[in-house]
Amino acid sequence: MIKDLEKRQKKLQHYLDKGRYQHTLGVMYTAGALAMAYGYDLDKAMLAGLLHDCAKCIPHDKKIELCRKNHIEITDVERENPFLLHAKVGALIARKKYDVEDEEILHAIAVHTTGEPAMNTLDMILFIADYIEPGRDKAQNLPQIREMAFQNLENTVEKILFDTLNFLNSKSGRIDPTTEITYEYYKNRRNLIV
Ligand code: DGI
Ligand code: FE
Ligand code: FE
Repeated sequence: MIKDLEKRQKKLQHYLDKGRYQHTLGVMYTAGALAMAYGYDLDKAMLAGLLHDCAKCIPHDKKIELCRKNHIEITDVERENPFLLHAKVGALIARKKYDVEDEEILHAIAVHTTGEPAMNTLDMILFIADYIEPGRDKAQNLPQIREMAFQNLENTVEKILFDTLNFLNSKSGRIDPTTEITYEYYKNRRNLIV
């Protein structure tokens, strides 16, 4: 498996700029560390981390075209902010160009930007690793969130979504309703725990 990872790593390097590739390696190892902490499959977590942004450097018009050709639905917010499509298109490219057949990995890649309600362990590991990998330095509360990540996945997802929505609300761009719905789910789930 690790050999496959190296092969895919070499290929991916041609399709990402230097900064994005460095980020990708950070996410791969951070996802691996979280997998160790939570008893999740290490190889799967690292592969999801490696490929999560594989569509990040594809031009917007090409991503839209790929969606059209592959019958991937584009929402209004995605049309306005085509960068959001790199998650769904990333899952498509991981399947078609990197021969990933594992549906859990493909799903985690597809939802890594907005999250979605009731994410599974790998979804949460990737979502969190993307936010806390060592190369990240802009988000507020990173030291606190990095510590939380190794204590409770759900609480960490909730905190990341809270901070992300705060950040997005301070800017003019539209927010994907999925991000808001996901935050509401993780906030409200605490009331459901008896
Ligand atoms: O691809 P990365 O930069 O590694 O990370 P990502 O795929 O999580 O994307 C991060 C960016 O996405 C960050 O600037 C916040 C933004 N984002 C997350 N949810 C939404 C969003 N942007 C918009 N416009 N709407 C959202 O709902
Ligand atoms: Fe991304
Ligand atoms: Fe990323």
